[in-house]
Formats: sequence, structure tokens, C-alpha cells
Amino acid sequence: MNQLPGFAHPLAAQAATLDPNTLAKFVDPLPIPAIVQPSRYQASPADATVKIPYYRQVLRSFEMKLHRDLPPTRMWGFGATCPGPTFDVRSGQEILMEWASELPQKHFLPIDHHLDGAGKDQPEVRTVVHLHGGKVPAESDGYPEEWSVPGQSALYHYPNKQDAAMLWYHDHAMGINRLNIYAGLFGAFIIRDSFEDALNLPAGKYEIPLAIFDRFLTPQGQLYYPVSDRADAPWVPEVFGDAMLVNGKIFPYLEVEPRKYRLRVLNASNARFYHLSFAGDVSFSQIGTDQGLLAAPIPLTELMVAPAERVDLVVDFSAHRGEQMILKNEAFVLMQFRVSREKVKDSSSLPAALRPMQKIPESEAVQTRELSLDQYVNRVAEPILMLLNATYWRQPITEKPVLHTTEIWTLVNPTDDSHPIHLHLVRFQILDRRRFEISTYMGKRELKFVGPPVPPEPSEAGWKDTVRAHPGMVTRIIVRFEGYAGRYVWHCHILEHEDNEMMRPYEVVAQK
Ligand SMILES: [Cu+2]
Repeated sequence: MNQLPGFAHPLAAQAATLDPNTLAKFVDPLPIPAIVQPSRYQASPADATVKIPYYRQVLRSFEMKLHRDLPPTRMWGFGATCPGPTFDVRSGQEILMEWASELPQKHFLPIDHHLDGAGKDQPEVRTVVHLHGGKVPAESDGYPEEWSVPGQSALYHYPNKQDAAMLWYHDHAMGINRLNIYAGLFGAFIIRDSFEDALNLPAGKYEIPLAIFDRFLTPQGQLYYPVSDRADAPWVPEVFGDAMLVNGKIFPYLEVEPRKYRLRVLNASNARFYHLSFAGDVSFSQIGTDQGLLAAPIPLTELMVAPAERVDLVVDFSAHRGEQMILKNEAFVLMQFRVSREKVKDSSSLPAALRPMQKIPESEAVQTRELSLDQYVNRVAEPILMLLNATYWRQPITEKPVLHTTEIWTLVNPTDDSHPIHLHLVRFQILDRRRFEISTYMGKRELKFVGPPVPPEPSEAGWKDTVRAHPGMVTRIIVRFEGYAGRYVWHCHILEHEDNEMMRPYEVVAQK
């Protein structure tokens, strides 16, 4: 652990919050976000003779009921719901996207003006939308410093030239991203393709997106974001809310038929990792990861999902007619599925083979980068700063992969946290993880391994865009830098870390 002197204690002073366990369970139906429709068709920036769908989404403040027995909660979001409406687009169908901020001029969550990009000289309310998992040109990627203020719009171009997968869109504004997403600025973005269509997976009303996220609520049912004991520096290292919401409700229920359902799970939390299972150890199948379908379904009874990760599941309720099934995070109840009694015909399939995945050979890599994940603490061992490769956001770009080449990124994590590391633009495969001696590394920056390399778990052995870099381990990923040249970012997806320097620009450079 690195120690920096001269910092006060960023100890969270806990305000009185609502105990979610006092709320009645399963009194609200699970909300299903609406599907976004294009507002018009317009000439493509790539080819003016082609008309493409033009979507417009407004970012605004609104009130929303998180539970039957709570008063409406002030949120910020897209349209008037959190999660925002779901995009449902075809692979290869490019779209134009206007993100229009009609948010208020003042923020309602505690800004820390010491964080880079969030100084007192900056507008309080700044937003920029990133399509997480999208293979998107740099100018449409939502660079953290290219934010808009209320009254402004950003016009982006999403080519959607990638395999079927569930991506998500969310705010990425420098220094306040954790607050903007906590306020509700996110939603799902589904890309489909003909390969996936041919598999005949459960679809339509039998395909349910589940965005899971945690919050603290005041006794009046309003969002509470914890603060440190320093009024001028309210940043806290991590937020784990005690109220867990699914699609914006606490303890919702969903009425289902006794048949197969496809559940598309997104962890939209700031910092919480979920350990999902059904009460009674019900088995289910995982069919996909962040970036689409696995090679074959994996039978599971429990599953870990880190912030920003997505898992694609098929659950067969046919053996549970008339039952009430509970989806939980460890001991905590998330939601209920009420399985109806009537017999139904299920014409959907769960094929034994999904999408073939070729392993990228290590020999294809032209460059290997060793990159550390660093945490700095004060005298009482409280985290006060996180860096990637001991480098601040403002320092010159050090990672410059060449377009159409492959690299291995070796993430060295000497901290005691698991950090979900996300690279924009690309998809990648996890090679392995390997334990190393932390003391040797901290003393000499030398890697001394103390165990064999361990392959990724089956549930993460598909295409990924976010990888859990576990504490005391080196995590290796192999990445083909495909798509576009330009400036992107990579960062930890624990949003408190990301906002406090655990984010770096990187640049994909065109081949000479
Ligand atoms: Cu982190």
C-alpha cells in the first residue's frame, strides 16, 4: 500500500438512511423499460445517399416511485425513467443519436471540487454519454472532457458494426460520473444479428432486461450519496447502498409462464459486485457475456457480476409451475418471479452450441504492456487516490496501440480491491490470472509469481469489455484493436475510483 501524507480522513459520516428491509416485498411489478423509437430518418454521415434512423434522448430531472410505500424520488435520467428506455437495434444498422441535456443548472448530489475536471470553475452540471461496449468512432465515444451543459446537445454516430450483445449507455462526465450515474443516467442498448436470431432463443415478452443497482435512501425516500467528514472534499472511496433495485424498483415481482425466459442482466451499480442465485439453488444457464454469446451454454446455480458487466441468462421455469421464486444477492432478496400454473407451449430453444469463439493466439500479440493498479492511502489506511500505472489522467498518453494489431495487457493489482477494468472501443479475451508476491512488487516493482496461471472461469471465457482484476493477482487480457483510430479511455468501473484518477486516455494510432 502506498502512503501519502497530509490528507485528512475521508471517513464516510453516515447519515440516517431508510432501512429497505422495513419495506413490503413484492408489491410492485417489475418495470420493463420502453423500447426507443427513432424520431426521423436522416442522411448518414458516412454516405449522404443513405437515410438512417435518428434518435433523440432528453436527459432531465423527474420523480419516480421506487416502491409502492415510498414517496416519489427525484432522479436524473433519460426520458422520464431509470433505467432509461432500451435501444433495440440491428448489427450493421448505423444510427444517429442526439443526446440533449435539459437537466437543471445545479447538481443535487455532493460534488468534490478537488477531483480533476470538477473544479469550482467548471459548470456544476455536465454530462457526456458513453455507449459502453460500443465499437464507436472516437468523436462519438463520449470522451469524459467533451461534456455538454444543460441546454446543449451532442450528436453521435453509432455504426453498430459488431456482434449481437447487450451494451449500455451511461454518463461519463469527468469528475462527477459517479454522481450522474447514481442519479439515474443510464439505460440498456441491445444489438441483434441474424446469427443470434437463428438460435431461436426466448424472445419478445420472454426476454427481460434486468438492470440491478444499489442506492442509499433518506427516510423520505430520496437518493442519499454518502460523504466524507470533510465538507470541502466529500469524495468517498466506494459506495455500497443497502437498497437494491431491479429496473428501478425495490423488491419487484414479475409474473412469468412456466417456460424458458432470457434474462439480460446488467450490473449498473457504482461499486457493488453481485453474487446472484435463486433461493433453493435453482440451476440456470449462462449464454452470454459482456460482448455477446458464449460458445455454449454454461449450467450454473450462482454467478458473480461486477459493476458494468453483463450476463445473458436462460432460466427455465417449466419445472416450477405455481411456484414463487426468489432471485437474490447472497442473502439479500432482489426480486420475485411468480410462475403461473397453466401449461404452456414453449417453442423457443436453448441450443447446445451458441456462437463459435476462436481463441486469439498469444503469438498474435505485437506488444505486451505491464500496467499496475495503484491505490494510495492516508496515515490511517483509508484510500484517498487510485491510479492506473501510477499515472494521473493529465499526464501524456502512454498506451498507443496500432490499429489492427493485437496486444496483451498485463494488469498487476497489488491493492486489496477487485477492480473491474474496462477498455473503450474494443472487445477482448481473458488469458489468465496469476498470484504474485505483493511485498516484492511494492518494494522493487518486480513480479514474483507465487502460483500457476489460472484460466478464466467458464462464465467469463467469452468476449468481454470489462475484466475483474482480482487483488494480489496479475490478470492478462488479449486485445485486438479494431475499429477506429483515435483517443479513447480505459478505467476502473468502480465509479468512485474512476472519478478519482483511476482512468487514463489511450490512443489507437493508424497504421503507417
Ligand atoms: Cu477500482
